[in-house]
Amino acid sequence: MIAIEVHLDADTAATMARDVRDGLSAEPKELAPKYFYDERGSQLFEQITELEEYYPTRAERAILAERSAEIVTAAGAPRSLVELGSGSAAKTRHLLDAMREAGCLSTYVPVDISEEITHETAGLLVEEYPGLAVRGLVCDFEQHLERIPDGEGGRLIAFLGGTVGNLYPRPRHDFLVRLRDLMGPEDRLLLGTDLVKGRERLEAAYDDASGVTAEFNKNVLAVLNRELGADFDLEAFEHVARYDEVEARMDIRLRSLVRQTVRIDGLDLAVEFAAGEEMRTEISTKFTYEQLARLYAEAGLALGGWFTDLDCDYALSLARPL
Ligand code: AVJ
Repeated sequence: MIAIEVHLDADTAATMARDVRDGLSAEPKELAPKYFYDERGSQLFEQITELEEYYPTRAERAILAERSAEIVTAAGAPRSLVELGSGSAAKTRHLLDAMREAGCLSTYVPVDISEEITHETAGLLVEEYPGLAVRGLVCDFEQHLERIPDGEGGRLIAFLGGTVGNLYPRPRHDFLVRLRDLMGPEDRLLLGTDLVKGRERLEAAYDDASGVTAEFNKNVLAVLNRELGADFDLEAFEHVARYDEVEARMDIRLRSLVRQTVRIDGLDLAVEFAAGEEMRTEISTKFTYEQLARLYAEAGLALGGWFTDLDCDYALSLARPL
């Protein structure tokens, strides 16, 4: 059984226009990381996950491959798996396999912004898991979390990939509170987070030798050129990736190589960049066990399970409502 609901805003374009106008008028200038991911950006991110320097995807896959049975048991053998940002559900199959083996698997709820990939994934999964019900939701999950269907027998709500690290502390807290508010006593959250480590490995992971991450970062300018009629010259900016030890996060920026004025016709806006001026395009926060325990507690959740790879580079944590 496949049922997919679509809740895409008619005004996705208007939201982007407003976000970009606000971000480029702010001091310092800033763009939201969600605009990286057009088709080209998604391809480039796929390439990033295969880079020698970029360990998080491999580490998370290893944890899921080796410990999904343990995770499912610790989560109380839930009947539904809800996945935020499901995409092609590549890593999810480890969890679905473990739920099938535990005899609890009933429903998969993929939540993703792409309608095409959600349909495609749903079709493949019902064939691979006979009897599985797929109740997909196509939406921006930051906006439509509350539409996630209820499940009987407990839900495991997975938010993998470390994407929670893109959020600033306030919106991150609000997001955890909203998740907590839609969780019943049997539901569990499974959150993927990159962990604090030395500057060298972090900066290499976000500034790889082959320049894929630089291209990924600059691609956001191509997105603005196409979607908003801007005239960014991608050659006139360089990729900057620094670890901010105080905030424990990667701080990713584009630095203007020259003094320049960029026109954004769709916003009827001219934006000045000084030579050397930096515009932030992403933060990627790194966590510790203690920090996560505190963030959960502040949001009315209790950290109940902790699963890392052998090198302790990355963690999946399980949380329950307090
Ligand atoms: C997909 C948000 C988890 O922060 O590591 C990778 C995105 N940016 N390299 C991350 C990203 C530059 C990635 N997340």
